[in-house]
Amino acid sequence: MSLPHRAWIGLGSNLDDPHGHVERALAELDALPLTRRHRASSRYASRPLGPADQPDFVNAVAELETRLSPLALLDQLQALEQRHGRVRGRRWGPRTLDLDLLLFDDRKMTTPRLTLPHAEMMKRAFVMVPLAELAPELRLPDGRDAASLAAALDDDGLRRVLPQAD
Ligand code: HH2
Repeated sequence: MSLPHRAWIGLGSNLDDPHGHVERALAELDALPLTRRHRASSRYASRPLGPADQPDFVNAVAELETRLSPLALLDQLQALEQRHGRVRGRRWGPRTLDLDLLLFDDRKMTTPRLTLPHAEMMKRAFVMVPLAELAPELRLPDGRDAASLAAALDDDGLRRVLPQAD
């Protein structure tokens, strides 16, 4: 099966066994329709961006190949979040599973449901460091590569917690 598009997904969890949620979600991404998970980064522990009265996050980035459109892939990611018991609570509050569609080929779009590239990704070490681990030379739309963007960010206590699994 030839899968024409390449998508990058940010995974995050800080509730109810975050490692378990991230590991299961990585397997489930590989089982999405018309989609294959190509690679996953190491897992990282990171401090919450928002309110500090919540546990640290486990974060990772995965690379997918897909035949889905960006919005069809977003539907699948949101359904997967729901299956992990995700309840949308306060902004930047704790969550069982967050799946962010970061990049889809070199597509740019701004719609109420989806902005590509993800609007905040370049500021977030917990996204850029795992992305740069997988694809240091990947060019972001501003022309810089993932490795330089990651190196320029304050790592804010980000630490690798497991060796790269695949
Ligand atoms: N995710 C969000 C907020 N803080 N902190 C860390 N360390 N890791 C995360 O994955 C993380 C975080 C959620 O951000 P966003 O998806 O922009 O927010 P929301 O889903 O509430 O709109």
